[in-house]
Amino acid sequence: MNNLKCWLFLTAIALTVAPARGGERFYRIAPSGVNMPLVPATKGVGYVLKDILPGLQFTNPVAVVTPPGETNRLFVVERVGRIIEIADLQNPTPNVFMDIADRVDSDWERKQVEGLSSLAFHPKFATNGRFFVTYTTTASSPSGTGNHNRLSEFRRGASPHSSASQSEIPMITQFDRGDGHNFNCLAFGPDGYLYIASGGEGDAGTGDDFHNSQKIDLNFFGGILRIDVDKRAGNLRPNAHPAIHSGAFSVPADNPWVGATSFNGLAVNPDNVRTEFYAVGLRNPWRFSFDPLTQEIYEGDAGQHKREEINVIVKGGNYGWSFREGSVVGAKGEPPPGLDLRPPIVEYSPGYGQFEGFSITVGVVYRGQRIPSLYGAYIFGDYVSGNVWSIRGAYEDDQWRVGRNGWESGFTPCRSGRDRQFHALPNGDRAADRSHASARFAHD
Ligand SMILES: [Ca+2]
Ligand SMILES: [Ca+2]
Ligand SMILES: [Ca+2]
Repeated sequence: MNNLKCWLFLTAIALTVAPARGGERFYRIAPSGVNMPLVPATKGVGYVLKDILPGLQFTNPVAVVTPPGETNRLFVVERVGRIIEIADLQNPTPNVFMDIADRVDSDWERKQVEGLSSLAFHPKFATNGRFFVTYTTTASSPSGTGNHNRLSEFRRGASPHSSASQSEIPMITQFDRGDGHNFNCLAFGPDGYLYIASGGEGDAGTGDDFHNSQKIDLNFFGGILRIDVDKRAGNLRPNAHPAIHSGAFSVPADNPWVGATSFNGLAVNPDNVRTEFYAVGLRNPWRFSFDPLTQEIYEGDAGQHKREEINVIVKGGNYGWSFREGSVVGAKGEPPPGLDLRPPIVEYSPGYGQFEGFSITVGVVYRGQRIPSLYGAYIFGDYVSGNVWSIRGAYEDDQWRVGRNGWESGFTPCRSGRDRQFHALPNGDRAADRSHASARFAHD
């Protein structure tokens, strides 16, 4: 358990009917405005997980990514600072694509949350070799010396199966006083811009300990950022901030708070606004993804003590933290009247029951062909309770309606989540379909 070796199980979900788990207290919370059945659906329950890369072993894998347009190659991000390439899914052999463990702070025993956290390939990676990562590192900046969150660009090496670790171009290096809740996740949107999910710095104590939430003129914590790594004509220079590496990117001119003079009813200086924000009010968005069909952004926000939640992210949206934790009052207390805080589309409460958990880990909208019964379903899990669920929804009549086909809890994990198993899901590219719908990681 403590040797921190993990096994990667890229899995098939076979339509094998398994008996539903019984006897557990039903304790799911249905937020207002969301139409969910009070009794979980039985349709579709009973998927099982199947190892499709038998024998392959990874160390603390946290993400699986496929380059745009490719169908036969996976990259596994290891938290310690390595990216492992599986160049041929038909003959899977691990290859170290990049190793930057020398600069990644990944003290798992002490923090359990730091390290290399994400990878995104440029939409034109096939021709320009550019890719982007986030990680935690020890550094000095004008804000302080110690732990920093970093967003960097790298380039593929001379071989298509390696990268140039010395090609690093730091883009943002932000001083960080709290464990976890870092630059968590990267993905390019259909608009070609790079989206970055950023946690609130850390709040192991009272919640929002560093008072970063509900501010757009302070730092880069606690929301979704959107930047232009190609510096297109017409886009903007970032406002000055100690964390920004000059000239590394530009800000899309239509980002929601460009030129803002007020936020939450209070005046802000537009020169101090972090115009990189695309959405705010998130506590710890560990993962998000785009529905490959609709391009909607599904984000999972890990809650503190009360709720875990899923949000559909829209430009300029405020998702409530820390006034709200899910649909209930959050660490900061009730908000002043008049704020437009968006509720989650789904939330659940703490516990080990069938509809409970402690740390949401999203998730993809399945648009593959192998499992027609899951087409269009959003698949996500909980890091602690070990449940893996799917939901379906649609936005109609100004409301999210979830659950017409049920909240399915049939992805029975092989073991309890109490052993800190970890689930992850490939990112919706065709390679994910080839390797079936789901991936599962578990400590041995
Ligand atoms: Ca942190
Ligand atoms: Ca939690
Ligand atoms: Ca929220």
